Amino acid sequence: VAGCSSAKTDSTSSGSASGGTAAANTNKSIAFVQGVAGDEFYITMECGIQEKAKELGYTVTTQGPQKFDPTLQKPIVDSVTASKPAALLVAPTDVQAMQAPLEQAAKAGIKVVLVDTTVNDPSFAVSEISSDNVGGGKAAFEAIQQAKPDGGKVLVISTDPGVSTVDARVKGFEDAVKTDSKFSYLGVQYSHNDPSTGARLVSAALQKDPDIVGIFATNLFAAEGSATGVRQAGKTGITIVGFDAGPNQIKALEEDTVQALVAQQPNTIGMDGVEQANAALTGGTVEKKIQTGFTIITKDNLSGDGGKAAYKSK
Ligand code: T6T
Repeated sequence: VAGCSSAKTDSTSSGSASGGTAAANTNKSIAFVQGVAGDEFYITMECGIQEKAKELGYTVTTQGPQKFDPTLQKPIVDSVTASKPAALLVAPTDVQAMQAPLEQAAKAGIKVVLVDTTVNDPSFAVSEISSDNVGGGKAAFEAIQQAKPDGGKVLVISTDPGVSTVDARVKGFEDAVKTDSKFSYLGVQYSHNDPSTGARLVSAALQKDPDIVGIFATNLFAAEGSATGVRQAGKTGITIVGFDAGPNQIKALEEDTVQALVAQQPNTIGMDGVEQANAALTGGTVEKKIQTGFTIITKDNLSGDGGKAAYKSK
């Protein structure tokens, strides 16, 4: 992992953290289960996890499903639970479907820390750490508003309903768009975290409404798909605001196929996650909920703070 050389990612469903019968204070293993393998957001989070774990004397095993899909994530969580790490840092892929498997992990005595996404009833978790996703959605609308002061039609491309983070971003955007009568909201369409589906949705939406002025893409893969869809439709002048700042998104910003990015702080989320797990394991003070910030990146701040907020890649 660039810039975090000690990290190792095991993206298969095999492999597990060690632990088992060791007493809680001698078990120094942390399992990290990503929302999806290969996503630069989770890769950057893993860097933060590895760094803090090293400092505090923990070992980390990372696994993630090949798709952002609870049917693929559940067996990974179940096998991690069976291997009894001291702590599990996990980004659940669905608010409902991952509830029971994660409760099981907590019941087995594993300290569960929810990183990024959450579930409907997170009371079993020692801590929840995520971005201000509602605020990020609002900021995305403000970026469109700034670029298109005369208003017009706006569309949202999200991943799947039931993903806590992107649902919150949609809500932040929707609440904001309703306050400005110059804009008309065309609603949200779901790409299932697949860029080519996102591109198809955007092309079809542009056929129906060729006068769309802005698109909010609620995550990395939605942004990738939206930019492709606009390009394939041969359109220019549409403002695309994406969430996340992987290398492809930064390139799109430089090439002006995307106009603004809402960059999260995945590294910080990872570090905080390990700190909270450690506090729970050592009788320290645990913070039940931590909210991390975001940076709006445009071409204008790319060489300064904006560029620093970009994610790492493999
Ligand atoms: O936007 C992030 C993450 O916060 C979200 O929960 C799922 O998608 C990403 O991982 C980006 O692909």
